[in-house]
Amino acid sequence: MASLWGWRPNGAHPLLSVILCTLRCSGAMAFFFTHLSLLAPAVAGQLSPTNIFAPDSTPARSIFRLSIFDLEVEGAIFIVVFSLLAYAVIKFRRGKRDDSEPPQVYGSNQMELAWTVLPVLIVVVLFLATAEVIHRVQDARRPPGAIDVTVVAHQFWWEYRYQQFGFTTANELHVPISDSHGSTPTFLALLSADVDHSFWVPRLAGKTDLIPNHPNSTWIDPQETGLFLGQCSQYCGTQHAKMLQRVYVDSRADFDSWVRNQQKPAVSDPAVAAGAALFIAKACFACHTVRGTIARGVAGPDLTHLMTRHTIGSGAVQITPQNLRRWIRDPGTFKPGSLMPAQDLTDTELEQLGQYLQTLR
Ligand code: HEC
Ligand SMILES: [Cu+2]
Repeated sequence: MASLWGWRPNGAHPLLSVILCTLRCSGAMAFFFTHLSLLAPAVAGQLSPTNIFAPDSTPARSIFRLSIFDLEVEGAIFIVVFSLLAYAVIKFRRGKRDDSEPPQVYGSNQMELAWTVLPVLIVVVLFLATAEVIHRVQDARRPPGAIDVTVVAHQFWWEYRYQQFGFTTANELHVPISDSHGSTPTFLALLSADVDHSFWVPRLAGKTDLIPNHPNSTWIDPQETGLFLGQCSQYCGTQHAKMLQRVYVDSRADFDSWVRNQQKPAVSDPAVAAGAALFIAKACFACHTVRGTIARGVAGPDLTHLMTRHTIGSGAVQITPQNLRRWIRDPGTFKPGSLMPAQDLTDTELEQLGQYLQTLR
């Protein structure tokens, strides 16, 4: 080696000083990233509700830690390679009157071994770290208090079946908060009614596809109450971009009272009888369920407790009386390509339908 480098300042081998400097730099990088990973959740959570750097549930946190670990390993490799490169470029640049050919090195077993064995070792480490996270997420123990929800993806909305509690809802998922022991996780069985979709709420769990005839699953155990946003992350058709996800993490008491309300059949208010009749007459009932009435359609979202939601059309717009009317007249106003047909309704009919829907709390 000495002849290859041919230079020994102050007795220390130049390769040694490069390695020492590299180790120091990687140490600093590792310090930076580990501290970034501690700081990130606090700061980043405020910045964006879909921030992958602000995990709030065990699966998302495992993935986040793994990605930081990968980044550290790759950062260290970058520093080693870049330092050696910079060293070689500066040290061995062509001198003014230097026409001699540099020493040529062929078939160095040492070097061949080093650049074969080291990368293999690195890949094995990354592989094992990844396999461990996959195992931890997929084979997680299921505590007795776990909540089960079957998620059925449709072009372009989400159906949530709470079989345990005997009701179905749509587009806005409610789950109870888990304490730091993750005692009440929610296990999600993932199905699709039509094409491939993907469940992705970045702060809660990694992406998992919903594939027709191929049940998948994932789980979440959020440790903070609030609203977590997500997005179908598999291109599933025209309105893929407005197939948003809203996960409400409630305190246990709020979750229980939400469940109790969802379990009730729809209120039947005589004041809006005209609208209720139109709901049947205008074929809305063929696609929508309103529990407690003859409306049992399943092609569209369950509307039994529509007004407990905050949005229409899977997060497309806020639910307001005006938006409801505009949606019923023509869903394409907010969501072109939505699979609910526009209806030919008079202003009075629209008003009556709107009034009726607003009683569905
Ligand atoms: C051919 C089936 C079909 C018919 C008929 C139909 N809808 Fe829909 N409806 C859908 C589908 C599908 C969606 C979901 C659209 C989306 O978000 O992409 C939907 C969504 C809705 C929503 C928003 C629900 C939510 O949580 O986002 C409301 C409200 C609604 N429909 C009301 C009505 C009313 C009122 C009628 C009758 C005038 C009607 N629908 C007729 C299929 C239908
Ligand atoms: Cu989708």
